[in-house]
Amino acid sequence: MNNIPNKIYNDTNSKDNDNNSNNINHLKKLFKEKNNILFLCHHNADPDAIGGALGLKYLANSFNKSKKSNIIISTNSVSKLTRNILSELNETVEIVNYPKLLDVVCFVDTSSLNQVLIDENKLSDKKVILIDHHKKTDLVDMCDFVIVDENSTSVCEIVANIFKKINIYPPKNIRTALLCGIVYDTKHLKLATEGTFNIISWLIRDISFQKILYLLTQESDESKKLAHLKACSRMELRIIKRGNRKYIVGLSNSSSNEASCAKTMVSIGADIAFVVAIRKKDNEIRVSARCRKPISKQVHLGVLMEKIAKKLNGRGGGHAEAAGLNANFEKGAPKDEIIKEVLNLCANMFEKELN
Ligand SMILES: [Mn+2]
Repeated sequence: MNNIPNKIYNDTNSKDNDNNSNNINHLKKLFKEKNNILFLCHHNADPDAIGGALGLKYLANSFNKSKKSNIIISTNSVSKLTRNILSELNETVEIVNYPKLLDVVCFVDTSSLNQVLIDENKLSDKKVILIDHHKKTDLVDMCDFVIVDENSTSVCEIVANIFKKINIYPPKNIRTALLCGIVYDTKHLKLATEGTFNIISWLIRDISFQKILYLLTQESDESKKLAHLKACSRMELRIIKRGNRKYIVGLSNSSSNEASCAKTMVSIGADIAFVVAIRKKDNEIRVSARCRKPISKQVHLGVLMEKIAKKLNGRGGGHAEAAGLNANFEKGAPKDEIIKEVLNLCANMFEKELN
């Protein structure tokens, strides 16, 4: 392409910010000159990826006055939450595997190629751009230029700052999309920085923050809610005392959603929760364990579940605060007794690990 240097981003040691602000000009130029632009989001695209892409698409359309332009947002799949936001904003995106690659391919919120399903070989003759806030990977080397700010809490924050920098005030639905992405990626502002609040105050004119929070709330489905309630209603509590400390262990079973049942039990007060699910059809015993953070510093749940699994001739492991195991369920075995035994084993092994 005529005025855009081929490799703008090649000095990884230079200041990202200088590069980024330079590259905003390149982006503007590219949007003016190219008619066929594809914004590509990672699979199961979240509100940040889609919000960022919607912002960028609006920007591209406002620079590109050609009647023949083809500017598309594409992803392999979108999350349930994203689907709600899209329908609320009356926006659609292309959901497809191996999308047709256009002259410009702009990755959004996507740090590496394993997060997309595309024909990599066909990238070589395209202008490839990356706009992201994750840690840089090899994908950067395939790009003509990138706008990456690893310190930004979201891609939407980066995109909103691009709007601000080039002095375009986006319409309400685009600002809503950007706010959804920012609030989503900051975990409802828990991770927000001073810069985040500044850009929010710029974006939020005439928009209700409650509306944004509402758009990011997902009613969990009926079967999940029932599973939680049943698991809690049949929960057995064990109190383990160690010196002047006590540990509340919640034990229960569920036929499904055992992981989120365990999570729920911890959220309402258990220090640690074990939920067994027996899947007769698969001849399988599953156990999910969750605990509060301070407990995980004493007992790593991944390690604990691995040990318990060995006693059941199964496999287990996971993170410090969230782990699970699978073991074989013998056909015809008494289900209720097995559940009791497994939960006993979990509680006893946890107690032992505390010693
Ligand atoms: Mn993101």
